[in-house]
Amino acid sequence: MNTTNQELSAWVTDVARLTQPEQIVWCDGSQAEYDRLVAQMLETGDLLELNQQTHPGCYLHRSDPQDVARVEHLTFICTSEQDDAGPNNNWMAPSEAHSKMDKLFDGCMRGRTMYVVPYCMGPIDSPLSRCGVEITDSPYVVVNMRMMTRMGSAALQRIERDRVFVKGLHSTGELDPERRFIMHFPEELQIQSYGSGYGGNALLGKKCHALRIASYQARQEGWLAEHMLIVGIENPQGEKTYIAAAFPSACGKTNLAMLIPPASYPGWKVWTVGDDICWLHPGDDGRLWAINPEAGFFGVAPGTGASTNPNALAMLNKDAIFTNVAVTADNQPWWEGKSDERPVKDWQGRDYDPANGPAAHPNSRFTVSIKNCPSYSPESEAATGVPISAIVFGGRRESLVPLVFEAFDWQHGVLVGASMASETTAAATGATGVVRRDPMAMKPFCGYNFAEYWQHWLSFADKLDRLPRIFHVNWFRKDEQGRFMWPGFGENMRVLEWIINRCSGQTDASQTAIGYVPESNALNLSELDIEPALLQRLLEIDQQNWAVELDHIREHLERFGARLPATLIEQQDNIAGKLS
Ligand code: GTP
Ligand code: SPV
Ligand code: MN
Repeated sequence: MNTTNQELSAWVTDVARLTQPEQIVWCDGSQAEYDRLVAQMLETGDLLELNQQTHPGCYLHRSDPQDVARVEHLTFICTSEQDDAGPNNNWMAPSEAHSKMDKLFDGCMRGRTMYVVPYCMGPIDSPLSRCGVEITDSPYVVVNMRMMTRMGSAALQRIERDRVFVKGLHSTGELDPERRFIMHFPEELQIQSYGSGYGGNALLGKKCHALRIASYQARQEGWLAEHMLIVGIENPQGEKTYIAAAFPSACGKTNLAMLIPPASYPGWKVWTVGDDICWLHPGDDGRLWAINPEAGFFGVAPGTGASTNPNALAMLNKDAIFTNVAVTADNQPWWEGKSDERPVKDWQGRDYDPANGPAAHPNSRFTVSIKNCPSYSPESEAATGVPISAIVFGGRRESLVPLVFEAFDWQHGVLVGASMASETTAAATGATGVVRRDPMAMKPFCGYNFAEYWQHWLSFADKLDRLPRIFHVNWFRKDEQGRFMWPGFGENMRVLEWIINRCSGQTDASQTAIGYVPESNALNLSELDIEPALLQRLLEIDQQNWAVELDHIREHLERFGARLPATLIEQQDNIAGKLS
């Protein structure tokens, strides 16, 4: 066996006995191994070469058309007690889930290679990082894991030292949606995923480990595992303020994480620490410190263009893997919003015909190392993480929710997070554009009962001396014609500046029933073409419709029953009282 860790070697032996692979490969994470896997996948057609003149080291993967997004209805939290998973999760008894999965995995790797992939979530030497091992029969998963995590020998050494790791077993199986399950056993630190090769279903370090399992561990250990970007904003004086922001899937985290300030912000710079997941720990100094457990991006392709996200476009010219995008006549990757060019092949490899829908799948993605990003922050490697001054919640709401508001205090901020709602997107299967509650952008990712999760969030008021301020933003308001009212993207800098100024006490705000909003002249709008009346609409609080929203929030909270923290009901009562 290739490890001195008994538990790991015994588990690999057990899995091999069950799945019957033709051979077992222990992954070391080296460039040579990566190159070998890429060559092999080019041979099998799992990867297609893109234009190597314009995009050296870039490849295209076309997934099964039935396997293009996370599957929330097939994702389960398997705790001994159903109430521990909570109304926010699908639950299955661990014994039932294990026997179901054992049947699916039985002999499933016959004739295939089983890869053993040790990985570390977070900087390899940080005490805040955690390790796992994914066993998979998908070479596509291996090459993605190499970009998304610190994968290979160094992670294995850490596992042998720490002797703790999360066990993730994955097989693409037959890719039959009827035989697909993503199971989590938080009490056993185990994940089992069968029947999908896609993103969050298959790259087990990401949502399965770094959010669902980690959130469960974080509650026991006094920290937080969150679906948040981490960004450093440097002002012309060279001072950096770090912000963590939770928006649901496909609601703007990657874009905000690598924003380029508009021309009217000379001397300002935005540094990218992370774009999707954030682990938050109380520091010795009484502040909240954040690490990005990931090492790469698995980002949404559509909408990524020269005017919206030039940093992302720049990092996608080399060493990137594209999944389910279209291609142009000269074999460059293409998606809606990238350029005015017309693609020749759609995401399924068919001749492009607009009658078949978008050329790139709406949830098509790129995988690339964070170090490729022009705004990459070297602080991403800091063992201590970065200190967080503000936490920002946000969602896609075409009406009601203002551009920005600030919570009155931490307890109110927890209510703001707990009552978040957003229109569903193509990141998960099912209908899109339907408003649903997505507390802290964690609805699909919290490994335990939300009622206890909110109580855990509230407990940070006692754990920290310097609590981050909490804000809520909405870039997605629409007018009567269905057009976005706020320009978004780089212009979101104007809202970030207001947030930073609130943190340093440099700007006043108007108090409304739902929180503080910017005074009419407090947002820097220089060189921005926006009507004052439009801005006023973006910032106004519609008392009557907010009263209805607060009723819905009450119903949402009450679904969590006896375990719901009383503080949240008090907070809701307080706001509802101001609106009536
Ligand atoms: P996940 O990777 O699924 O967690 O998504 P994400 O939260 O990182 O979202 P991302 O930044 O990839 O953005 C998703 C989509 O929203 C893309 O099509 C973007 O172009 C679009 N988008 C991002 N920011 C803005 C914005 O400020 N305004 C508008 N109108 N669209 C935006
Ligand atoms: C998300 O859906 O929030 C993602 C993509 O970041 S996935 O890795 O598929 O979860
Ligand atoms: Mn995400």
